[in-house]
Amino acid sequence: TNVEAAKRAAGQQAVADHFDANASYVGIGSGTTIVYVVEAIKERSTNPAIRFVPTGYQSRQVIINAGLTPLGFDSLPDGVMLDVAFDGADEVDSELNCIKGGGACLFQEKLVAERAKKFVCVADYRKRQDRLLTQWPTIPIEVAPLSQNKVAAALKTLGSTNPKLRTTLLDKSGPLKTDQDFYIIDAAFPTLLTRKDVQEGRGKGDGSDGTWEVNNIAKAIKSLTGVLEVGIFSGLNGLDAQALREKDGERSA
Ligand code: DER
Repeated sequence: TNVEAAKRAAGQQAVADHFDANASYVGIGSGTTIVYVVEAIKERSTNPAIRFVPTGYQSRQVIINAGLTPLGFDSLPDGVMLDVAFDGADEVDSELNCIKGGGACLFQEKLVAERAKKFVCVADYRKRQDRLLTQWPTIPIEVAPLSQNKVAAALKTLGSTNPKLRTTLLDKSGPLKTDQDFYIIDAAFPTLLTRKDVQEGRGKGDGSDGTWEVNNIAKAIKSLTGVLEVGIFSGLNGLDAQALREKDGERSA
């Protein structure tokens, strides 16, 4: 399908543009697109000295299945930055802000993304929207168990129409657990404004008029008691979406 072809093309492009075979530490994200990134890295016959830092159980499996050497985030030497971190996204807006967490790995994904000199978002054309919450309807939020009701109530006061506990896809009922054994709440909000939108007066973006700007809503949610992490990635060092592929394979800006 052209979606898989677009994912593969994005993976190849991201590695061609941003993978340096002399790197020491490379972050590997979660999801299905990242598999094409690892495939492209493998094609470059990597030197065995490179350590690949996973963002969770699935990411670690992808690294191991490719015959590459994983290194747990916690084992990174103090003060050392990853040379580059590759990861997917559920949606990317015109200012390269991302919604992440569709795969419930957002906590470790953000740890790794913020520890990299450069974060490369690898996403096919479906993910590219003018604003966040256009195509992807909710903000994934990782919360401590037993605090989910308080967080859900607080999200409603922030204007979320329908904060919902993500349940496991398996037949066993009950909430999905993350690699940290936490829960995920998916909170629907109206489309998020970019900084430019606020500058151009499309809304205050601070919740007071019902509109939220990306960074403001991320901060507001992150400050709620019981919230471990929020699936909004913005202002990352060197976020580069060159790997975003438009439908016909053209590169976006
Ligand atoms: O959960 C995440 O943030 C992942 O990066 C994920 O959303 C991307 O998944 P995909 O590459 O399978 O679309």
